[in-house]
Formats: sequence, C-alpha cells, structure tokens
Amino acid sequence: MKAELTATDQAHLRRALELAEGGRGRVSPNPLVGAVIVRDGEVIGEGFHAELGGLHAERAALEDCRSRGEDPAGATMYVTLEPCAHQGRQPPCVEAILEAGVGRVVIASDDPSEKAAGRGPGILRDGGVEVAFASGAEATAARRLNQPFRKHARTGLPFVVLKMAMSLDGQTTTAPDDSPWISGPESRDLVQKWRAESDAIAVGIGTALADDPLLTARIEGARQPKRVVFDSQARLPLDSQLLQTLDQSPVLVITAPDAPADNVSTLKSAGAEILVAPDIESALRELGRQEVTSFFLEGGRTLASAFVSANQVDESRTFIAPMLLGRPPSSAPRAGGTVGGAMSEEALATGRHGGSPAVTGPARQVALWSSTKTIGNDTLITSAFKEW
Ligand code: AOF
Ligand code: ZN
Repeated sequence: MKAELTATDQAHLRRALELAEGGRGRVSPNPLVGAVIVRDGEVIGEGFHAELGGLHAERAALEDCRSRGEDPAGATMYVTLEPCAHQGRQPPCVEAILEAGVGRVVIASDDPSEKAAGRGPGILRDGGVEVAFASGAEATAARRLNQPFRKHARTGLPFVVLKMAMSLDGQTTTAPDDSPWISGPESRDLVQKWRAESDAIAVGIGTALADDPLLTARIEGARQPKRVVFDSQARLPLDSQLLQTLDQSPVLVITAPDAPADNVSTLKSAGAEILVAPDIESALRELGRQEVTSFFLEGGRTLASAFVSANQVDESRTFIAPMLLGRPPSSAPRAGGTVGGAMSEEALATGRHGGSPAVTGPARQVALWSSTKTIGNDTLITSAFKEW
C-alpha cells in the first residue's frame, strides 16, 4: 500500500536516509538503515545501524529518544527499511516499536529477505500502528542504498561493481616504462574508500602477475575486504604481495576444476583459501554463501569481459582520465601468458574437458541509469545495469 506522504514526511525520510549512511562499510552483510522519531513536528530521536550485531536503527532511535528524556508513545517513526519481525543477532524491532507505543511508522523500502518480506509491517498493523510505505524519490533512494543487501537477499549472489580507468583513447593499461597510473590521486583515494566498503575485491591472474597488487584498503580503521584472484590454473606466485600479506586480510584463489593439483596444494599450504568453480556464476554463488554481499571487480580488462559476457555486472564505475596513451603493442604477451590464454584463465572454464566455450551474454547491455561526476581531473561515470 503506497499512501501519499506529505513533504514533511519526505523530509524526515531523507534525514533517515542520511543517518543510514553512518553504517557504510561496517554492517555488511546487514543493510544500511536509519530511523527518525518525530512528535508534533519535532524530532525526538534519531538512530542508525552502526555495527554488525549492534542495535538496529529502530531500537537505536528509540534509545536516543529516551536518553533525551522524550516519550515515543504516539510519535511517528520514519525508517528506511521495513522493521524486522525475527530474532537474529538482535531481537525483533516490531516488538520494541509496539512496546514503545509508536503511533505511525513510515517505511521507505521493503526488506526482500525471506524472514522479512512484509511480516514486520503486518505485525505492526495488527498491533494498531498506522503503517505507510513511501514511493517516489525516497523509496528509490532507500532501495539504491542497499543494492548489495537486496541482491544477496533475493538471489544469494553478491552485487558486482566493475571499476575501470581509461584514457581518452580508451586504453586501460600504460606502457611498461610509464607510470602505471591512469586515473588521478583523487580517483585513487575514492577507490580505496570503495574497497573498504566492499566485502570482497577481485582481480584476474593476468593483473595479479603483471601488477603484483596488494588489494588492501589503505584507510585508517577500515574493514579489510577479502581479496580474490580468478586464477583457473592456480599460478599465483608465492612471493606475490597478496600471499605475503595474509596477516592483513585473507586471499581466496578461485581455480577451475582442472587446476594442477600441485599448484593448488602449494597455494593452500601458503595460506590461501581455494575455491574450485567451473564458471563465474558458481564462484559468485559460493561467495554469496560466505556472506559476501558486495563484490568489487578491480581488473583487468580480461576479467571485466568475462563478467560482462557472463551477464554478471550490476554496476560499473568508469574513470576517464584526460590523457592519450596510444595503442599498446598488441603482439606482446603479458607476463604469464597471451591475452587469449588469460581470457580463459580468468573466466575459469577452460573447455578442455568437454566444457562449453566461454559463456556469451547479451551483445549489448544498456544502463538503466547513468550519472557523471568530476573527480579531480577525471570524469567518473557510474552506470547501473540491474536494480534489486
Ligand atoms: C539491520 N539493521 O537497522 C535493521 C535490520 O541478525 P540481525 O539481528 O542483525 O538482523 C539482521 C536483519 O534484520 C537484516 O538482514 C534485515 O533483514 C533486518 N533489519 N537489520 O541490520 C537494522 N532494521
Ligand atoms: Zn530490526
């Protein structure tokens, strides 16, 4: 039921959405949620879900209300996600709302998880609380806020964000004797923030061999994402920065079923986690099972193509840097193999044991929406291909 909300209702929901941001990078696999309690036009409590396992936004707002010496009875609660009705790490929010005697609850988005899906709002209505759902801009913003949570709840798969940086002439790598950077320092800082907000970040073995990346989030106090390498033949070198820094965050190597057993056991004894997967979707499914809800794809072009072909990119974030790089020598093999070889290695399916050739997705995927922003001297284009 989409009741008409007033401009005041919408403004309070926008404040709740702003509060929800306070949990970004800290609550996964849970959603970002904010709540505001208002009586007679006055805000008497605010809260958000701040830590995984901590108070839900609704209880945090009720607690804030009481600590201000206010009584939530008869007040309106604005919340960005439907209140939960289940016992999880926290007790059900609907109980707290009913006990407090809140008179009206305005909800910006549904919770598509099986345990929720309308149960909370139903219990509130049965308890005599007026319940209204937002529509329009606030509802859209609330859904966009929790795309990883929503996709994971609906499909069991993580939400995949593809990051790319390219020159004006469409090059994504620099010459061997040139600086490796294409995007500027401001863009690179933003990427560090995105890493810290992701549950896992991934590269293909081609990039791992060529760049020897560390893939940690260099931000004070950040949660470190799981580092993932698509490496069908288990060739990640033991002296790679990834394997040398296992104390900072785990490394998961995703191999094809036909990876040489010796390579696999060497990686295992070096401390890497191994996941055997025949294709990208199976790999994502297993990551979803491990509660990875957001998956940040960092490079390179080969892995990006494999994900696009498998129709597994939900959102792209592309930096365009104001420079020309020219064509890289096309015949030069990258460290560790030819471009064609790297393709099959990163897509996992090798086709050597009767496996089907690389999956081909839709020829063209047009963004549902796209936005452009200036970051330092670069242009960042964010595009969404799926909405959950
Ligand atoms: C949150 N924060 O503010 C709200 C949530 O295991 P728990 O107890 O933390 O419950 C997590 C679930 O509760 C979550 O998946 C979502 O369905 C619901 N609502 N969760 O983490 C909140 N309101
Ligand atoms: Zn809750």
